[in-house]
Amino acid sequence: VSPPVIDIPRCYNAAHDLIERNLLAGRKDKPAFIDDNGVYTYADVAHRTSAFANVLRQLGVVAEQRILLCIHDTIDFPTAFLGAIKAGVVPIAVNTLLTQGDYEYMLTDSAAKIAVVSAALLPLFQPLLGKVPTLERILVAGSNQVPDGLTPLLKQANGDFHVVATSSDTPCFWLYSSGSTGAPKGTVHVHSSLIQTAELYARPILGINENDVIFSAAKLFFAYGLGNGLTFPMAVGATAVLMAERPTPAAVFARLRQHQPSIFCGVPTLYASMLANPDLPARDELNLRRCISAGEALPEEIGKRWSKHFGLDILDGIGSTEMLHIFLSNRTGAVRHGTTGKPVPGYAVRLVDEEGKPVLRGEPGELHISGPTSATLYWNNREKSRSTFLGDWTRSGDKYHEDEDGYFIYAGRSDDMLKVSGIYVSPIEVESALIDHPAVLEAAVVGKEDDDKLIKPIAFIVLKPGIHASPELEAELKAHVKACLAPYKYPRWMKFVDELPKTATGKIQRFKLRA
Ligand code: 3SK
Repeated sequence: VSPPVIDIPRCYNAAHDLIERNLLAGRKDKPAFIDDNGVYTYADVAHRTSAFANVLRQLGVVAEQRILLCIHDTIDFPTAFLGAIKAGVVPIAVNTLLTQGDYEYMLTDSAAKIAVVSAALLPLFQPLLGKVPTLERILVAGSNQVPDGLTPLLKQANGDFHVVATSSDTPCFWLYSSGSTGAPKGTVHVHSSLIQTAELYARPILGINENDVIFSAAKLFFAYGLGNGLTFPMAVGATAVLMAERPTPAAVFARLRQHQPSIFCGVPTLYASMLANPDLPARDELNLRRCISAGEALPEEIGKRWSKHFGLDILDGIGSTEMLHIFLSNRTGAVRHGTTGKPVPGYAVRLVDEEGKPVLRGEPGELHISGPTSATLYWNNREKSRSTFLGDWTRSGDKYHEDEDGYFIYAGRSDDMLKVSGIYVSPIEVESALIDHPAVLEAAVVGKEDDDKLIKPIAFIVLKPGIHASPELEAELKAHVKACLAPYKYPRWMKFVDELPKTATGKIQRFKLRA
C-alpha cells in the first residue's frame, strides 16, 4: 500500500490549518468540542484561539517564546494550545499529575514566560512565580474568580487575530518525554507534524470522518490524547468529548452513555478495569464503531474479552512522544490479539541488535522508526538528541519481534528484558500469562537477584476485587505460568500489591519496581 501523499505548503501554521479547514467547509456551527461545561462550535474555537493569541500579545509574549500549559481536559486546553500556535508562540503541554519539583524543572528548562494552569493546580505553581526567574505570569484556566482567570482575559480580548507566519518546519509545540532514567526531555515538534498524524494514521486506520464523535480517556497533554482528542477530530471536522476528571471506569462509562461516541481511545489498564467493572455497559447500550489502545501492549486476553463483549476489536497500536502518534497498529478486519499489528503506511520500521545491525525475523530487536512526524530534538539535551534521533531513524527503546506474517509483538523495553539461565525472558510474556488467570487484574514482572546473584523474574500482582492473596493462590499462579510458558520463565517470587506504579499515560514504571 503506498503511503498517502500529504502536501504541506512551506508557509504553514498548524493551528490556522486545523481551524480554517472547518470554517471553509461550512462547519462553523458544528460542535468541535464538548466538555463538562458546554458545547463549543468551530466558530467558537476560532474566536477563542484568536482571543488567546491577543492575550499573549498584550502580555508581551512573542513568536518562538515558550508558554507552559498544565490544563485539565476542557475547552481551555485547545484554546491555549492553538491560540499560542496561531501567535507563533510555542506551547508546552505538560502532565497534570506531576510534582512541584517537576514543574520547576520544566519551567526552568524551557524558560517559559507564562504558565496557564487549571485552577486546582494553582497551589503547585504559585510558589514558582518568584523562584523561576523566567516565569513572569500565571494564567488560571477554568476560572472567573481571579484577575488572571482565563475566562475574563478572553472576554476582554479582541477575537480577530492575523496568524503569525510560520513554516512547516518551524518549531510548533513541545511535550516532555520521560525516559526510565534522567530528567524529562523537552521534545520539539514542528508545525507539519500534527496534520501528518491525522492523515497517516487517523484517516486511513481509524477511518475517522466528520460524522464521528471521538472520546479519548487518554488526556490531551499526552501525545496519544492530543492526537485523539484534538488533531484527529479537527482534521476531519468531527466532534471531541473532553473529560476533566481522572479516567476511572465510572467516569468513562458516564461519558460513553451520555455522549455516545463512535470512537473510543483508552490504554490497556483502563480497558482491563472497565471489563472487570460490574457496571460495564452492554453492547447495545453504546454506539461504538472503533476502539483503540496504546501506551503499552494490550494483553491478548483483554483484547479477546473486549471483542467478545462488544463484538468490536480494539485496535492496539504503539506510538511515542518522539513520533507524536501511532506508527504501528492493528487494522480492522485483520486484528491479531496480543500483537501491535503492522507498520502504518508512511512509516518504516526496523528491528536492530545492540550494535545497530538488523536482527533476523523472529529475533527480538530494538524498534527504530522512520517517518515524517519525528520530533527534531530534545531541548538542551544534545547527548540524548544524538542517541535518539539518528538521521532518518528514531530509536524507540522498545523491543519487538516480527512474526512470520509481519505482525509485531512487544517484548519489553530495551533495558527490561531478563536473561534467565542465559536465555532471554520477556517480562511481558510472563505478565500476559498471569493476566490470563481469572484472579489477576494486573501484573508486572522485573528481574531480581537470587542468592547466587543470578537474575530471576519476580512478579508484582494486583488481584481482582474480592480476591485475597494466600500461599495457595501463589502456588496456583506459579503453576499456571509454568503451564502456559516454558517453565523456566515462571516468577520465582510474587508480591501482592494494591496498585502498580505507573506514568500518567498508564505505562508501568518498572524501574520503580526494580528499586
Ligand atoms: O505510548 C504510546 O503508544 C503512544 C501512542 C501515541 C502517541 C504517543 C504515545 C506515547
